[in-house]
Amino acid sequence: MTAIMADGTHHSFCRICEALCGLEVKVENNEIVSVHPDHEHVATRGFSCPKGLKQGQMYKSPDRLKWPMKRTGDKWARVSWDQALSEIGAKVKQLRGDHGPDSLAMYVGTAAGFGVLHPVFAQGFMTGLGSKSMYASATQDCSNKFAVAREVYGHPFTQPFPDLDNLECLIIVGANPVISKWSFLQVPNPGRTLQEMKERGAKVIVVDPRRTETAKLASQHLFIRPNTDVFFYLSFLSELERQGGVDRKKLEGKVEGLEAILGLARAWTPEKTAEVTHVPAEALRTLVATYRTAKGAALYSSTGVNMGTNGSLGFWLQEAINAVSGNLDKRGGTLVGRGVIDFPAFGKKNGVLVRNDRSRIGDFLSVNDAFPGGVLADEILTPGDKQVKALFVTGGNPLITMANSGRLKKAFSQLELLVTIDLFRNETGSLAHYVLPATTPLERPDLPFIFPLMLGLQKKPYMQATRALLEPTGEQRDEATIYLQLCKASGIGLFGSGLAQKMMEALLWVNSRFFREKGQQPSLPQELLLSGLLRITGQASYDSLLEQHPHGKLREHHEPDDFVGKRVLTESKKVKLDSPILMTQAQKLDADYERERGLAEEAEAHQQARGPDPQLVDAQHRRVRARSDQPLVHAP
Ligand SMILES: Nc1nc2c(c(=O)[nH]1)N[C@H]1C(S)=C(S)[C@@H](COP(=O)(O)OP(=O)(O)OC[C@H]3O[C@@H](n4cnc5c(=O)[nH]c(N)nc54)[C@H](O)[C@@H]3O)O[C@H]1N2
Ligand SMILES: Nc1nc2c(c(=O)[nH]1)N[C@H]1C(S)=C(S)[C@@H](COP(=O)(O)OP(=O)(O)OC[C@H]3O[C@@H](n4cnc5c(=O)[nH]c(N)nc54)[C@H](O)[C@@H]3O)O[C@H]1N2
Ligand code: SF4
Ligand SMILES: [Mo]
Repeated sequence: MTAIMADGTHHSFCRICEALCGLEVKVENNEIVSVHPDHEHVATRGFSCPKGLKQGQMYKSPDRLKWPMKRTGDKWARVSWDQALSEIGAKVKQLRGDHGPDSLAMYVGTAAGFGVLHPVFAQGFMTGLGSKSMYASATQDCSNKFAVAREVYGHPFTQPFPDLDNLECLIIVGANPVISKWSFLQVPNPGRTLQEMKERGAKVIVVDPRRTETAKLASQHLFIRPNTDVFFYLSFLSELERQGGVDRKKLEGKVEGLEAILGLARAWTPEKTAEVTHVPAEALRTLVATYRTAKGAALYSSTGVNMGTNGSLGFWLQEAINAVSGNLDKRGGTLVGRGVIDFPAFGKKNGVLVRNDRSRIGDFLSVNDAFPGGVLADEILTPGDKQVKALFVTGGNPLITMANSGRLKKAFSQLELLVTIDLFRNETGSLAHYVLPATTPLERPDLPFIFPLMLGLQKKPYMQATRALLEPTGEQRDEATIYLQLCKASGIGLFGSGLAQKMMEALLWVNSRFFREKGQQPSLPQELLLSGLLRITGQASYDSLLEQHPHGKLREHHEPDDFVGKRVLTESKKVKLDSPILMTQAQKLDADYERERGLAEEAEAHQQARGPDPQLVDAQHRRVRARSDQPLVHAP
């Protein structure tokens, strides 16, 4: 195989965020000449953002890692792959022998999520080691959704999403999709999508402490005091019942625990919760009425709720509201998509992502087989059995993205082995013993990442394949190959299987020897592996996707009435609204309410002592004047 792609214009897709925008990339002499949005893309409709269009500049940066680097003291030196792999492997063997497999930990960052092979091979390495010490950036932003889905629907990967094409009312809580481009759902051009929803008469209501870009575009914005969403949801549910919005007939035999959760919410009247949320009771009642009377409605939330103190309880109540109002699994409500396989059923059957491990520190239950990043520093710093001694960081930067960098720095500096696999030597990498250079997305073939592929989280389902468009200009290797080689160097088999390891090594050898030019880095035949995945799941072949569907191939629409009573994986096969874990956790809400009330009063007193902020008052007046169509419902 000569240069990965001939000069010319190629169709691919961006792998920086969940929007996965289709791109048209012009390549000459193994360099990106230009990147444009793909206007013919079947789903992303010619949308893209500056990050995607300028990504070539980032990959060309002089700071880009070109070869493995090793730190001794505060000196960094270039080393060969052979040296890096054999030294890391030797250290892994020693630590695993001396302290057991759980002393070897991994942190999986956001970048790992945007390729298909990267997370699979990283997990294969950890399973091969026999280590359960997994951490992930998901604990910063979305573990609550996975933990709750497991309780309510039976598997963490069951994630209902709003049917944006058909709903009449969408309530967005703690998300700013116009900027973030949406999460837990691939929405092409979120700003335009919201605008179109409004144009066809749907109400879009944003609940956020800040007048965000999304709030500005919405039909209405309700300010909420930060960290009080759980109380907002509680009175939403209680008010929904009071207004006769619980569809008992539809729910019969389909959900369990209905009375328990309604009973829990009943005491939380809109007047009571307004004291902490600052969402006026009347505004909440009107909101519930809008939601209740719409032909299809959905509550959607994201990091603003997820990252709060009660992210799990908040999301649980949200899912309960969407269910008891009859909106779950309904056209215009929320849908449960299908990926290329029924991953939740597969996972449930094979024990994937449903382990019940407990962290050594704090006794926290794992979510998606990973522990909360918040205990990682203590797992490293606290002596004893299973103390973490080594950490692999794959496509992440936990030193600065997790809370308490100071303590993390102390912990990471104490590790006997810290390895990062990244495009750059980032802040975490600056403390590492070895940094290993990875290929960029455009240097790898790929399919749309795990969410669309396995969970079907796409507004408009489609499949697409891309070639690697560029050949690495240094010694960068793709992550699948790196993890396979780390397995070999550590004397273990991928996923604990000697056979899988030998087969992959044979593929690596054949591909590197016969299909790559002299001087190119060894690489697994990634396209072949991805093709295998397509074949097993009965999809169009990789080649036909590349040749006949360069702008993506549409898959079947998501259908309503396709989940409840059919694919729910709880023991009873019903949507479980009274999970004991969540019901028990809800007992702390009274205390949390009192604390929030105290904080709100304190802030009020502080504000009164200081007098009104002239700048704020002026800004509010200007906003009200400028947006007379959109009355300020409540000032924060
Ligand atoms: N202060 C603060 N903290 C936050 C957040 C915040 O907004 N503010 N957001 C939170 C959220 S939502 C999240 S998800 C986490 C994210 O937390 P992390 O995942 O720990 O951090 P990122 O900065 O996304 O790290 C991505 C890393 O992957 C590298 N990278 C990019 N592409 C590739 C690739 O193809 N291969 C490899 N191997 N590496 C690649 C990048 O160079 C970068 O170093 O942070 C959380 N923490
Ligand atoms: N441009 C850009 N896009 C990105 C990323 C990026 O770094 N840059 N990161 C990507 C990642 S990793 C993620 S996870 C997604 C996240 O995407 P979103 O979940 O949409 O996250 P944000 O855009 O941060 O929006 C969170 C909103 O919550 C509000 N908020 C804060 N606290 C509270 C609260 O207590 N209650 C309520 N109701 N609201 C609150 C904030 O004001 C903010 O408007 O974005 C992705 N997209
Ligand atoms: S919105 Fe996301 S996927 Fe689209 S071009 Fe920008 S970074 Fe890439
Ligand atoms: Mo995130």
